[in-house]
Amino acid sequence: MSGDDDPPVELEARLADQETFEPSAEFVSQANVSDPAIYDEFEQNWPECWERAADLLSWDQEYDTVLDDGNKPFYEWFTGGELNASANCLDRHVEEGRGDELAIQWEGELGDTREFTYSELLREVEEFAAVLGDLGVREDDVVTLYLPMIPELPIAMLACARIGAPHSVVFAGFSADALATRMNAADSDHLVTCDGYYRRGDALDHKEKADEGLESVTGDTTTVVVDRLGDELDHSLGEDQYDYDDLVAEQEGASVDPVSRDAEDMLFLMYTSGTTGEPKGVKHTTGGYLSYAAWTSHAVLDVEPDDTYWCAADIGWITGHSYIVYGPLALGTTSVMYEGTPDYPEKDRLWELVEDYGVDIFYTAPTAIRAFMKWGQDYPKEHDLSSLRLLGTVGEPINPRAWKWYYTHIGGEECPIVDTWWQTETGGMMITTLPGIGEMKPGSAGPPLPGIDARIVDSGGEEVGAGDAGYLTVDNPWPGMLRTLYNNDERFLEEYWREYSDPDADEWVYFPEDGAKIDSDGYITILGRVDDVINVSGHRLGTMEIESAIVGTEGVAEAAVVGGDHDLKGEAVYAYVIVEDGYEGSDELRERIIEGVEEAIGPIARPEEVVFTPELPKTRSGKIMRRLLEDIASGNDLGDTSTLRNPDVVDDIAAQVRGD
Ligand code: 6R9
Repeated sequence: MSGDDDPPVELEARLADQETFEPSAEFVSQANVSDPAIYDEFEQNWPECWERAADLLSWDQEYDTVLDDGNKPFYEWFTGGELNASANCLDRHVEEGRGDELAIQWEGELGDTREFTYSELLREVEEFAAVLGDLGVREDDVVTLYLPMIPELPIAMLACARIGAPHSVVFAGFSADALATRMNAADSDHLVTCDGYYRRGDALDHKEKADEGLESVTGDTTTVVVDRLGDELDHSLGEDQYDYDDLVAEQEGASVDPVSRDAEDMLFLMYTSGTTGEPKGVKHTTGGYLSYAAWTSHAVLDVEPDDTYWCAADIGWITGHSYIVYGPLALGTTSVMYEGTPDYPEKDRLWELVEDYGVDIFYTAPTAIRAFMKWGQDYPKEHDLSSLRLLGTVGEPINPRAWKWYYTHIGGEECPIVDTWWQTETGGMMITTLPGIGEMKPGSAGPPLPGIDARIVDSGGEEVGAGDAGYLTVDNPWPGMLRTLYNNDERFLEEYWREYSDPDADEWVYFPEDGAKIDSDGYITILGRVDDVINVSGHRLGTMEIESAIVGTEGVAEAAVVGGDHDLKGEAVYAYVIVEDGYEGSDELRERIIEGVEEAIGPIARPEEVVFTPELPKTRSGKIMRRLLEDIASGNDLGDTSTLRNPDVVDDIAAQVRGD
């Protein structure tokens, strides 16, 4: 960084003293929600307060009951109601005369662009819905979408929603094995994928990965292949594989009526990592999820139809589902979608897009903000970012320094920042400030949203005092919550409800498996996962999944995987490996281990370091001391290790990680 890049001294000093920030009067005056009374209104009128979320949608059939809690914790929302998600995201805006307004503005990594008005998007969705119907997809069949950030992904999602076929989107960066596991778990016979896509200028072959995955899928699969790269990559279609454009051409101008879905019918499945090796199929419903995505987009992201809103996430994760596709389109706004990475061809790529499209709301992850910070303020400075009015972050805790950098260099000290805590399972945001109400405290997400009953408790379930660390729990249900884990009610109960509920008293408490603390103003600071899940660049990875991939490598006897602090990624994967007799902890084995992990999960799970060790630190009762391994990876003080069964091994491992 040149001296020029450093923030002015007085500004740094002011930021250091000032622990709270207020939204500007200008922001507050135009905010969708600006009256603090909303917190009381929700509390006093719970659960009917959630009608406000449902009112943001158009219902084919009005619901009878807001919340049916007759079979806790299998809560049901807006029961008796019927609606269609694609009709809510498309048809109703066209019917209201807004068909010529832009729904999606897409830009490819190489600068190619495609844009869709609401009428155009509706037409594309109807045509692809007709294709799906022709291929034999029926209501309630799960369709797997293994697509990168190209317009056909939201089109396919909405086409599925239109005919009542739940989609299961598998992140394009996931491996062939991960695709097969998810298709088999969901019993999915239909796949939509593509030939390839661009990453940092290279054409990646995606079809090859999809085909490899299909070899391990049980049952017959019908596959539709989108042609993203034209002649760039040669690919041929196998049996039961069809070209997207050919099929759509046959359905030109097709009209497909949206089916009325019961509010509680499944809208989609999203697989996410948990404590055990098997990914969990999180089930979201049509009425509750969609109203919650729309409500939080309205209240927290302050989305209005005439905004140009950009959530720079990948649709392969829940953030993209709720806040690129369903929330913003339900509210009829213009959503920007970008195919590539933030540093290609240059590190100002995102700021160029903000300027070109006049983006006014921008939502990203702390890992990206830390990278922007490292690259320096000259990149955003080259662009006019004055269109921005609100910033957001999601996915992992944001440190105050990154928060302040974002506030100053991207928001020009004028945009409120919403630090939004939520999960795949919660469907939408749960803990964050409302941008038009009250102050922001860098590093703290804020109070729970109106109607959300979050508490911080100790291991016995008692609320902890201000400033004390504890476990985050949520007492009351909310419309966007997961309904169950697909085909696995037992695991649903076990993972989220057993810890703090009292079934005998019919008292149910949701446990998100995060640690947190609360201050005297009720602001919650998230401390991170308390289960065996690592958060790498805002992506959830299960240590067990990675361990089983490593143990599957020839020459490996045992492995322990933990998350260690990482400047850019937040956390990184550290693997401690015991080599089998007759093998050596060589570079060659290290390479094979890394390849094995990439094959089983994908490059995001790639270990930062593979440390060979003759033993793993264990307690006297034989349990691996993961906490200690985490401290080693993070470079923390190790404290007293003398109670271990094998204390000597700790120094040896620590020396290897430090590189001495
Ligand atoms: C939306 C999403 C969920 C986990 C969650 C927590 C972490 C998310 C956060 C945050 C601190 C925030 N997390 N948002 N931690 N501050 N604002 O990320 O879903 O991929 O399921 O991850 O991410 O640990 O439990 P998902």
